Amino acid sequence: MEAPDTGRIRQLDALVVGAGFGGIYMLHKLRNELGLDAEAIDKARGVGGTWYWNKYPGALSDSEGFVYQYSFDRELYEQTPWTTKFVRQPEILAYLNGVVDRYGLREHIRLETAMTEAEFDEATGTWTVGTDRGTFRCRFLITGLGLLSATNVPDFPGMETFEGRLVHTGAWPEDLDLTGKRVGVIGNGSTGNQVITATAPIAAHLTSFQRTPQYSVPAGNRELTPEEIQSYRDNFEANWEQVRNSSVAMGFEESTVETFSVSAEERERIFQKAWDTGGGFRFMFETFCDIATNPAANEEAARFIRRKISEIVKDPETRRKLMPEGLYARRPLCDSGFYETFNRPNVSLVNVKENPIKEITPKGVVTADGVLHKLDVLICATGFDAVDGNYMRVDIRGRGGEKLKDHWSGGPTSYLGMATSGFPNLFMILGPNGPFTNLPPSIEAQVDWIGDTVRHVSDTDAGWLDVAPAAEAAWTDTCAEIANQTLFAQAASWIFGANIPGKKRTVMFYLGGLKNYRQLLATEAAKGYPSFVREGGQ
Ligand code: FAD
Ligand code: NA7
Repeated sequence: MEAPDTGRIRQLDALVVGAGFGGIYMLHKLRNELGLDAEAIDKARGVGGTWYWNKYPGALSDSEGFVYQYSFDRELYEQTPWTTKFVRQPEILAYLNGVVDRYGLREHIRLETAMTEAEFDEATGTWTVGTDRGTFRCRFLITGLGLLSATNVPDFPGMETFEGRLVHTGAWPEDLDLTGKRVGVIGNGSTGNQVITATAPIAAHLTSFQRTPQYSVPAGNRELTPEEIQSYRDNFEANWEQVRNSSVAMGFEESTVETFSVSAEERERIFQKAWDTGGGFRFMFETFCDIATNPAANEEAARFIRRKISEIVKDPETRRKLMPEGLYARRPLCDSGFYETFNRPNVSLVNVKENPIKEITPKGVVTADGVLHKLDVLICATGFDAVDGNYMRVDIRGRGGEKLKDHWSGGPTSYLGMATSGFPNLFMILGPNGPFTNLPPSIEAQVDWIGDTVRHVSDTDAGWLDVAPAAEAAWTDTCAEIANQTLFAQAASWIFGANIPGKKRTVMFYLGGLKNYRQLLATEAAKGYPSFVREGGQ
């Protein structure tokens, strides 16, 4: 592709920002299906988004591989070479690179190019997008900035003095080898869980700094049999139909059985079966239908996991520190031997709620009890400024110069997770209040809808579509109403923006399930976009 612009403005029909699962499919849709002049940019040095950035040891999908991929092209699906139940990061990254090449997209993606600002001009109905490597002007601006992408790095005193390597899992350096090192890991969410389990066997010593113990169940990751792989391919249509018409889109039927509608023995059998099969989402949603909504049902599931932790972890003090309390209502975790890892002689655990991190010194981490934990590498597995984080890091100005930051000062909002009022022809993939599911099927639903909408605007000569404020407000209320019926709303996690100091806690997902979500998208399009105002054009 040509060298990045410096002086002149690159004119396009559409610019896609982000080259992860979302941006790649969007670019394919715009170029190869709609025939538009479209390009993508990404600040990364490679494509793949999440799977480019998160190269930490143990990085693995927690959606099963047979549904953690695209479904828009059956031939592509049949060629996916994955052979395990869950998929390792290098394989997902290779897959996404393969997709980019298969559809001839690589020459239309500018890497190492960060959007810094974007401004809508009502007179011309165009967006002018500023990057650190030139300017674009386009009619449609489509952002796939990632919902777990803006890293959250805590600000501990003395961090800058650390003489070892200080890294965040979401910006993992390619040259870091943890073999034989003294490694500290802050955080024990999905990522910390994976990185701790994978690193302990190779590190000289691993110190895990945990603030809130978490519930986790075995992933049960394993090689698939050739028959299973063939069956996924043979049942392509039926499987994806099931996924699109389910709630969490994870490739299984969500249970319709209430926890207390069966005997205690039957409950135990069902939980044990899920534990043996593996998978966090299966444990939460395939066992019973009310774990995420009924506190007593939730406690039954939580109690089962706590009992398992008691059985696995040998040292009583370590066991106490690992024991989660309260609701089991964050994104459900699964692991490849997480609790077992704490039986290893080279692993120690510090509960930083009881004994907080006081400072980082050149040699390691000092906790409140005065102990210096000597380290060569300190890993922040401390999560992300989720959903709107990357939007807050750029200056996006809509109609009348309104800043997106101001529009979202009360918390990020949208209509259908994709459009926000006052920002015409800006479509967000996985924007705020989008569906909470296994994400590729939701991404496909959104990209398909955005593609149809772009086509509609182009065909009808409507200059632009701008969602009506009332539609955005109503969607925000709908999302809040549904979220507040679940226990997720009561647990502090990134799902509600509750993991970032100072961030307003707010509903950031549509928890109504993919089936209902897709119906809403179809209705909006079929009725001719009644929630949008048309302006500009002829
Ligand atoms: P991303 O893949 O995050 O891509 C966004 C891209 O936008 C990035 O490459 C970034 O560099 C770029 N970008 C951001 N801002 C700018 C800017 N200003 N200028 C230029 N470029 C910019 N989801 C699941 O459903 N199942 C899973 O098993 C699963 N596992 C996960 C494991 C990890 C470790 C993480 C972090 C996330 C996981 N997710 C999972 C969520 C995952 O993010 C999505 O599944 C999916 O990859 C999102 O794709 P995306 O294209 O929307 O965003
Ligand atoms: P999470 O789930 O947000 O987990 C972050 C972890 O980091 C969690 O254990 C936090 O503890 C911990 N944390 C964050 N800040 C601090 C500070 N200041 N001190 C100590 N500990 C801290 O992020 P993940 O990357 O694990 O997972 C995000 C999603 O990505 C996941 O659901 C997958 O879909 C992929 P806390 O629990 O807040 O006390």
